[in-house]
Amino acid sequence: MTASVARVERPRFDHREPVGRVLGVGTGTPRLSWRIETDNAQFSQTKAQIEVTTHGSVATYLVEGDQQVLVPWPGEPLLSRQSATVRVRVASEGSWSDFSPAATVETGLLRHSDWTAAFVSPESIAGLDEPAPQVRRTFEIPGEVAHARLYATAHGIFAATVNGREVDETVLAPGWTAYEARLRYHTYDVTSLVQEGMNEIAAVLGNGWYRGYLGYMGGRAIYGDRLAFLGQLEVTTTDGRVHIVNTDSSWSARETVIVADDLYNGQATDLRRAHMAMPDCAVEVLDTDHSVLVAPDGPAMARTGVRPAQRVWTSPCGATLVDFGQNAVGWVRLTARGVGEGTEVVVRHAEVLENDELGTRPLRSAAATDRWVLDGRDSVELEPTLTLHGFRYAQVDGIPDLRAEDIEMVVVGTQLERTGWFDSSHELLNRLHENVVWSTRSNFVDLPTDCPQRDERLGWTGDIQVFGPTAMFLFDLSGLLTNWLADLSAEQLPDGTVPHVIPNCFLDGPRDPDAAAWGDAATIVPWTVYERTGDVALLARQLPSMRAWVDREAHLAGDDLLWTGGFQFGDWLDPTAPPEAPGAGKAAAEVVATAHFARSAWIVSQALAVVGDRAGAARYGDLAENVRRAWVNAYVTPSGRIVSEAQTVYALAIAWDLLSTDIQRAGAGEQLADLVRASGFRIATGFVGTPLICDALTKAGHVDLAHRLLLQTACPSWLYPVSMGATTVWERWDSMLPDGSINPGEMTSFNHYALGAVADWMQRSIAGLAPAAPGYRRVHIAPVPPQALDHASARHLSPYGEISVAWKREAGGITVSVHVPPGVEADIALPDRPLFTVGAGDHSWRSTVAASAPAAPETIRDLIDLEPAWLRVVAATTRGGISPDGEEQVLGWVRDYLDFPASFVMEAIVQQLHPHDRFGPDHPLYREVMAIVEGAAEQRAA
Ligand code: RAM
Repeated sequence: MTASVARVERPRFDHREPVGRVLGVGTGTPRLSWRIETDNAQFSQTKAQIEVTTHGSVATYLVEGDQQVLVPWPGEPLLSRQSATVRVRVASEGSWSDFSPAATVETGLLRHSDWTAAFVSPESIAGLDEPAPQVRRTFEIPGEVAHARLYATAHGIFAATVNGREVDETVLAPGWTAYEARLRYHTYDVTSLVQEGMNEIAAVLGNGWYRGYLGYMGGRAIYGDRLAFLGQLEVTTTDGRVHIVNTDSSWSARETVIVADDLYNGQATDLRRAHMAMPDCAVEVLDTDHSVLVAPDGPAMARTGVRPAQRVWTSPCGATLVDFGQNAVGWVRLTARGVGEGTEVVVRHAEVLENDELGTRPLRSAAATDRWVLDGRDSVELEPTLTLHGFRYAQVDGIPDLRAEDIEMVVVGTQLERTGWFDSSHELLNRLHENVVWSTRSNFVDLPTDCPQRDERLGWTGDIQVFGPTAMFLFDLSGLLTNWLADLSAEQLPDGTVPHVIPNCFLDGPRDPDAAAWGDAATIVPWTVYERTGDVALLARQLPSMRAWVDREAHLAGDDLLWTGGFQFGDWLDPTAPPEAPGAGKAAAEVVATAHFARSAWIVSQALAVVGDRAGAARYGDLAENVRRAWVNAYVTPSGRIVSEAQTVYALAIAWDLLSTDIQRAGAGEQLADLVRASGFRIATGFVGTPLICDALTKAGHVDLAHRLLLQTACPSWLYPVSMGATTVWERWDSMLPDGSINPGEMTSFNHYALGAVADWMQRSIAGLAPAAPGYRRVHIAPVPPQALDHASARHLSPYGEISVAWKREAGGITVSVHVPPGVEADIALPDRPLFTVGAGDHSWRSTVAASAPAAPETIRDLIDLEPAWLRVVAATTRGGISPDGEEQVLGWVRDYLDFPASFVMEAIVQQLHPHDRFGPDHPLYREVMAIVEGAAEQRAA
């Protein structure tokens, strides 16, 4: 092999952004990862050389073996403020690649004693409900600037400038964490902004999460009622001297043009104030604890895109409305032309229209309104930065004849690297997937949230618990979730209880009751991150929290190991639960709760094994097995029927391997299939069952039924919202009712990722790209083509590089093409050959298995499974006037006749009608249906 055959990408540091230069990491020993690209299928890394340059001195380190992800820092630990430039080259069998491009890492302030600045807070201004303040000072630098860094954070949110220029593109810094335990600071390179001579540094402070409204209980100023800024500017001049400008009593404060700001309610700005002399006031130096300051684990928030207005029109009530064509998160930027001084421009936001006007009721108390009083300039650009809205539509008052080119949506969120894609021949499915992507973008706004628009936007544990695998396929969330899990550990109660939302903004309220599926985020989320990234250290860090949660579950369950009674969210938003009681689903709460206990105990035992604690692994393994048995004994019959007969309890049992015998497994699989048939292939699961139902059906040998469930468009289903024009995933299966009106329930978000968790199965099963070892070190490629699709594909940018699978139907078979990067092994499962394994490279196979011939329909169940024939039966009865509501109605009628002969189907259907003997064997409809049934049998025989 020649050196140029393999190309090594520039290394990455822990889970920070892949930009080649990472500032302000919180460790002196960042782990390194690199991807390798090669055309040489034989290539496999046998060793690597890491070159580290610090202060002009170069050291190289040899790493033996094939490790290329999260490789321990090879050199001396870096000190605070120290930077290192790293390159990597790799060898396969002794011949070396070229070095990768270099990447630079720089530490932040690693010791609390590195902080010499203090928080400063405006003294006589900036009270609650008062204008946003700016804190500032001028300073002199006596020499040419060689290097300058600003370390900064705030109580509230801040936007810092040096000499009037923004320190970088970050918005809403420092984001939201469990502030009482962890407050992130940012590190900015301001070398090009600081100059020799006089300078000014300033920061505008907004209420943000710290002091704004937070949560649906009307809470406000939850973390404190004073805004404050902490800034430590360190300027090195070319003569080697370091000049430090700290926030201290020499700073001053003044009001700004922003007269009100709130994440939920919006921002109000009076541009006339820019022309008024704002008096300076003193700042007070706060006595705060610097030990809560931490460096970020992942990327910050920024403007991540712009969407032009698609349509501007006048509503029936005369309002100017704008459609941006996509539900998303951010704010509106618009240019106001020729608007007179003192005129107020008001921008309201909403996700949907109702009765052709802005549909704001789902926002509940969030006003989501930005206001501007103009100063009479001919043309002025308006863009708020201290608020955030979830919206697709805006109403703009105060600008006559608003032009579409003068207004756009600025999309805001965490700067996540996209890592996953899915495509297929099915347009609605593609749009569903796209909606999942948008709900992911919209709800990873620094932390995983439930929704981005109403007076909520909280880190609901249950939501990320179910959505984690999907999200981690689509975007690199490892840094964001590393941060969020640290908050979870910090706010978990000493007895193991996990608050329902992290960060917990209900700190002053009564403690949250323990809730299964939500509290289990403590175990399931770190396990998911580990599975998708291979980060053992993160698992080790979370293990105390994971164990504490399982110990808590054990305590709640008591001696019989069954977690019964008390509060539960249950299978939240099961479509049959009444709109006002979303927890009242069909699945029995204790069956769901104890299943989660078993699952979490199992995960903890696995995690302990990963970190090498064999005794602990055995102990939790025994616990998991005992809980599982207790669950089976209490809730499962020997034949596999499960208490409460809800699809969700079967999905849990099958997907999590909770059953004891083959008879139970087979019985549960058949029963789940019958429940799915009986529900008319409409969705019948909530937050808990929805992510598992298709996996469970697949595992039980009923993948065709999973496909019918997925491709259903009637309400409730995954594709129903798509057919209603949705551009994001909805909170409720019917957030918008079929007549276009908004669901009357209290919680009706149009941008909630939880129910989009099916995308993970689409990626793993329909496209066939599934992780089989942590970090995608090994993948399982097993596409299962649905009848209705001609092709499908998925790509994932794994820690090792891009993995892709694409299949398409071609005369008489299916062609599967796969790309595997170096470092990854792929097990390939094709229908016409035994499982085999391939390594790096591009591979393609033709599988000539003809579509399996459907069996002759002996029973009504068989007939239902023969989808084309069955749909003809339904169409005939609908045409015949007896089943106006279509398939769901007919399946509801025949649900108790599944084992009856297929030829009995007409009798089964008309049993429901009065008088039913009208439809005897001489009736044309009877004869038509019989012909279809017989035709299906003959087709099979032919
Ligand atoms: C709602 C949230 C969230 C869910 C909780 C139980 O308020 O939006 O999605 O996890 O309820």
